[in-house]
Amino acid sequence: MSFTVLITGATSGIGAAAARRFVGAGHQVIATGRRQERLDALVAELGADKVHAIRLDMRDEAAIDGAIAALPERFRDVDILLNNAGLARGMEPAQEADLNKWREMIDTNILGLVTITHKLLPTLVSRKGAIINLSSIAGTYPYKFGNVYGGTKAFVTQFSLNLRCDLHGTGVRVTSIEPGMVETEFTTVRTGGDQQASDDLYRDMDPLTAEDIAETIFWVATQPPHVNLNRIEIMPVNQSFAGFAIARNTPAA
Ligand code: NDP
Ligand code: 8X3
Repeated sequence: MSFTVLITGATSGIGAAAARRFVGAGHQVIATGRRQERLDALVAELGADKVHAIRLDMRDEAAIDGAIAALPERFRDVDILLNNAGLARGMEPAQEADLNKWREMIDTNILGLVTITHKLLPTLVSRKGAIINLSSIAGTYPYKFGNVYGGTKAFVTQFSLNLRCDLHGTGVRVTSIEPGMVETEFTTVRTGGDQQASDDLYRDMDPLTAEDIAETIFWVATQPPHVNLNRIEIMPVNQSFAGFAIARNTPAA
């Protein structure tokens, strides 16, 4: 059986790898993102019969409405919504962070995600489809400079679990995928284009790849219809947990 997967943020990293994985297995993909040249390249690579590309900023509700309304007939029956578009911005402590970056993360990772989910829920219910959300370990484990990014991902995890409750009895499946370090454009975006910072972060530690996560997503999506993976936490072997931090000689008041 072949299905239709709408992937937000298919222009790089996990989303692009997922598009390749689904199309490679004979399914069709609606690929979204802001970078038109990347969308064009994906269509050229995977074929216009298999990929319908939509240039879309997840922060623009009217654009989401327009994109859904303009879906060609054969891409209308969305079976799987892969809510992947998202980003971290900034590597500063909260007290030094840029409020605009916080807003950008909230607008993209939370508002964009809930908006497209809300608009596609009637279709997903009618299709007994699936919602697969990209959360993160950053939504569970606090770390320095994770501040609002981690907060947005905690939202995604809890929203996923709450969707499960509301969708009980509809046959719609919901999964929260929670990766640790995956080497994509994530850190260059987070640092405002610092490729060296990205290379340093992933150096000598065998990070997860976008293909690792795409494979997990594909596996989740192709389980028998009675099986729901609620949450999947996945990390590189060489990333684990740090202890608590203790500040000495800093009186509480
Ligand atoms: P990338 O930066 O490689 O990809 C992010 C994707 O999101 C791009 O396709 C980008 O497209 C899209 N995107 C970002 N902002 C917008 C927007 N406003 N409107 C539309 N699309 C947008 O990073 P990853 O592949 O690593 O990230 C994918 C998801 O996985 C994110 O939600 C991220 O938080 C999550 N994640 C990543 C981890 C990692 O370590 N890499 C770990 C855990 C979770 P474009 O710029 O063309 O708009
Ligand atoms: C990103 C995961 O470990 O780079 O969501 O913060 S990590």
